[in-house]
Amino acid sequence: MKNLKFAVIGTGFWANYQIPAWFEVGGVELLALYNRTRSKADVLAQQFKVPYVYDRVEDLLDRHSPELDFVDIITDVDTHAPLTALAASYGLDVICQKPMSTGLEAARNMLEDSRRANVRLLIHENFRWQAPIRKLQEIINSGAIGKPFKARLSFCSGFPVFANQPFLADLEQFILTDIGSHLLDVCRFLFGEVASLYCQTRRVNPRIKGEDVANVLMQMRSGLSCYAEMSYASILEKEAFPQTLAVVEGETGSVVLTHDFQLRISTRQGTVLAEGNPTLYSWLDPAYAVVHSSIVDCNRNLLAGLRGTGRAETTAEDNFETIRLVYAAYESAARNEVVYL
Ligand code: 89V
Repeated sequence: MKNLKFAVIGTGFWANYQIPAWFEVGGVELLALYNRTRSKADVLAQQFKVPYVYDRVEDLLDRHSPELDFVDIITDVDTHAPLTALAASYGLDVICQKPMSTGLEAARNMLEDSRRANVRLLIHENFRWQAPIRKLQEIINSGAIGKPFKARLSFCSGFPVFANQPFLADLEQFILTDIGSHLLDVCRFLFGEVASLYCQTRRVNPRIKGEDVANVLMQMRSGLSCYAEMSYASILEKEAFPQTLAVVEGETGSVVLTHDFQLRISTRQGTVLAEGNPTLYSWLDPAYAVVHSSIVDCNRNLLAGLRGTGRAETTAEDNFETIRLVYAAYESAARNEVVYL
């Protein structure tokens, strides 16, 4: 099968992991990089032997779009919609980082732009691809705990995330867009669609613009009650960053995803243990291991979708449902009311 040629749009923090993750998957050729500060792209071009570098995305697309199969957009969220529209206007398939966009309207426009241009738009949403989350799903689906009726997913941390991703401190809407888009997607992945939700938010850190705590209680269409809690203001005995912890209770038992990817499955017969360890690639940052490792599995799935050899899970249509939850949560918090989806 021939390699698919692609360009990376944006060479900030995440490109350092997204690019080696592509090479881990294989079957792709990275032809060009764009970054508004060219020197940053030059560094990565040297490191990964990428032949072309641009600081105007139009120049990259004018020159290379005929030979490209897709672009991978890894820029700040406010540029996702315009860059997607631009790449789509050149007839290119697009992979775009989560969160899809700032606001529901922009996400809808992205969907429409890609449909109109007849290109595929896939969202790089990787939390559902984490090894411990896949293991959790496997245990639930095996029937080991019976029919689930209640779940709690937590991403609560005091990690200084703003050091590597400074623009996060300037977002008016922070934790629900940055972490909620991941966590609510995992809830959908594990338990299906949401019927209604209620959310409370607050900001604890005075040096950032947006909320850094959000608690979302969802009634899933299946009837399951699902609580997703997220915080970047949590000073806990054991720092879990960037792990998602979970408790799922079923009619015949429970499963707990605890620190360091350990799972504990309890029934009336007792407790058995399982593991969901991520693959530790040489290029990943150990502080982000479980997230960086999941990029490989996410990319592999998206590439299968682009090639038509498999079903991409996080298409724009699918991810739009997650984004709807994010903005329903803001609406609920603003009105202090339950929102029905
Ligand atoms: O994936 C993300 O959105 C990052 C995290 C630090 C959680 O990996 O913000």
